Amino acid sequence: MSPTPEALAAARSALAQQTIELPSWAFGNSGTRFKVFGQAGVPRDPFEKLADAAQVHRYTGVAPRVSLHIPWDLVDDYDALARHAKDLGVQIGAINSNLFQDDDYMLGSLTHPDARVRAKAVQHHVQCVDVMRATGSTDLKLWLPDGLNYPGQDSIRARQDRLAESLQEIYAALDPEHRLILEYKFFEPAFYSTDIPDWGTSLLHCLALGERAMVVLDTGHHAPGTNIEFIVAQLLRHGRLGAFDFNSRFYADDDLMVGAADPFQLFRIMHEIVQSGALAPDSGVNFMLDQCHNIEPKIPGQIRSVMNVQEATAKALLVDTAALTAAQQSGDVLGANGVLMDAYNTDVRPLLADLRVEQGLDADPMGAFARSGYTETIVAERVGGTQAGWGA
Ligand code: PSV
Ligand code: MN
Repeated sequence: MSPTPEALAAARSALAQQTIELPSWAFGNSGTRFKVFGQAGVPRDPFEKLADAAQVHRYTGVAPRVSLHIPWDLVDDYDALARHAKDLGVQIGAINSNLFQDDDYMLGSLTHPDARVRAKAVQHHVQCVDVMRATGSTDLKLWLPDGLNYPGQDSIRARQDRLAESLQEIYAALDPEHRLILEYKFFEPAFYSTDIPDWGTSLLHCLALGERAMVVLDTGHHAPGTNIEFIVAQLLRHGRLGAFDFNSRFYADDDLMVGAADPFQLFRIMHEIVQSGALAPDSGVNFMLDQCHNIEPKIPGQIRSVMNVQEATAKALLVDTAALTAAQQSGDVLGANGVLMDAYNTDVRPLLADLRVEQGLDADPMGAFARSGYTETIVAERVGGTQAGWGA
């Protein structure tokens, strides 16, 4: 069944308000533990990363914020960086801390048995809060690489106690308008036991911290077969879904373009979002991308990803909720599933093209960016210097 004109109009107005946050690191070089491939024209510093991110916003109209990663995005003057962002028509989003690239953290950071190392890791977050103040960011995002490779290596329970204490110190350093958003990941770099392996552990720590602590759901951080939309529904029910790190995975934390590996999963997630009213700009859910473009060009990779989120959202908005509820209430299993699949199988590209034209954008963001000549310009201009990447 095709959607009614009213349904299309309602979807269009909801889509017009959607925003997606881009990761600064998506524009730098990245790779696997086997090889990082350099690409011509890659940014040399955070200012150039913002310039590239602004291109994604320019052609999609829905990506006005950029997450930073500290220390990858260390600069001397964050006021200047924030002004630069503003001039480009974007703003600084979440500030990501980094607890995974310092020798001191080999046996852990916020959970480390040595109080000196824990204090250093907490202090890093105090530095990140300063960056938030200078840039106007309101989200401090933590992902903890801490964990154990071998049974008996450390006390699982003591590590949770140390983690709770360290998190409390970080939370106390926040300003009232700041949130702490806490990511989880079931494995890697630790292989036996990870200190925040799942949404339940993250949620327990958030509940202990206070109302401004929220869970971050990275779509790449679950075991195969995990029902991610269930987690979304559950966290929304408790008002604790702070943000997504969107990406796609086939096997592990693959960081592929969101909606590439499993567009149906993305639709199911967005369905839970829409049904809970969490798409509204004031819902408190930050829709961020956390991706790396190892073999594909980076700016088009981000544009494609943003469009994939928009398409999944549009389909979720076209679910005939009245028909779905009626089918669910009457126990019509096939009918209910049919309503959902009708929406999923709708070609929403014309709807999104219309919306872009209405907003003064090109109907085809990928084509418009390709024709703009921006890639050729940065390849010609960004010569010399050190290209940004994971370690830079
Ligand atoms: C960890 O795998 C993670 O998802 C965290 O969000 C990090 O900050 C990010 O990746 C770095 O790419
Ligand atoms: Mn992530």
